[in-house]
Amino acid sequence: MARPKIALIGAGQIGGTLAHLAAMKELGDVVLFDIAEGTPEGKALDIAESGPAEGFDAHLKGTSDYADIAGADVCIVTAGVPRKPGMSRDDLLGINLKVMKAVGEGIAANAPDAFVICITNPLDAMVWALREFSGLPHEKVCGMAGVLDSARFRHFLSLEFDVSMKDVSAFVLGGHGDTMVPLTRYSTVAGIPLPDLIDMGWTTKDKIDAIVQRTRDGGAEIVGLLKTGSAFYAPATSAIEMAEAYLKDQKRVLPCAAWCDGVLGLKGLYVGVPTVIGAGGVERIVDIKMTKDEQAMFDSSVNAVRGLVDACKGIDDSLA
Ligand code: A3D
Repeated sequence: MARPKIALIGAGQIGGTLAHLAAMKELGDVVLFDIAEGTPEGKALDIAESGPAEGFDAHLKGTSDYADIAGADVCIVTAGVPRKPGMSRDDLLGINLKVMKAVGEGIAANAPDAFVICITNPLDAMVWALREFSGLPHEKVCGMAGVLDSARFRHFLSLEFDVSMKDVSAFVLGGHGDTMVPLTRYSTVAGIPLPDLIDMGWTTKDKIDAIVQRTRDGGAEIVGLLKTGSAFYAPATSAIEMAEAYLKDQKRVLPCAAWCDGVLGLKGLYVGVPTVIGAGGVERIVDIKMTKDEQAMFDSSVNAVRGLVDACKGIDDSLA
């Protein structure tokens, strides 16, 4: 059987890391696409040359021609510009919307059966626009944000409790960014929810509140340190987890920006929700019940996403 084909649209910081991870995990052959002359070819060759020492079997190709992504099983989209210090994710909207148009059309023409994972910011609006421009089925287009946000939450919690990250699970909902909704009562250490751990004296509510805030600001913390771009190792790892769930039909329960129409009280919007990812793409959305406070936080997050989608419609008439 031929190896799966993984197309990475955008060969920047995240794109290069995605290619390296996909090759090392032998998820399939990799095509790196970018408009920057020489970049995709250079990164593909560099990673391919790590193959003998690493011992992986995967072909890597760099290109600026959409024809080379033909028949891709998975497309992961990072094309666009990242944040610089002082910029919000929303500042990227106008520039990255134009990029989504080109990418959506390129995928529709060459890889219409692919499972598409968008990473480009502002995430929830860009995945919506990418789906509109590509016309692919909604269940085959989703956005990576929740896996990263919950990974950051899990990392900070593991430091607080001095336990393995493997035993910490976290649950985040809503749009990526400042309005993200970490659900503490569904976040656990080995199945024990955070509110119970507070009662047991393992931590305090103030400490958990501070961790929640650090998680919300997790992207900005890295932007502030790097100064020239945004996070790329953990975002790439998170998207690879989603791609692997699809390629291996793992039915993983992962939070991602998925099309919500008739679930969680939503009518036609991409927003971060718990999903089941398998060979059908986003196969199911976990329609959880929220408390009043959680619902209020979720609603404000949903409103922020709606605002960005409306802004997209204002910029590009074909989306209205
Ligand atoms: P960067 O290293 O700048 O890579 C972006 C690449 O896109 C560059 O190589 C560009 O040449 C390329 N590009 C620009 N326009 C096009 C086009 N029309 N077609 C093909 N390629 C193009 O950025 P990065 O890899 O650090 O980040 C990529 C995106 O991911 C940015 O929008 C970030 O804001 C976003 N991001 C999202 C998350 C989430 O959790 C959602 C996390 C981190 C970064």
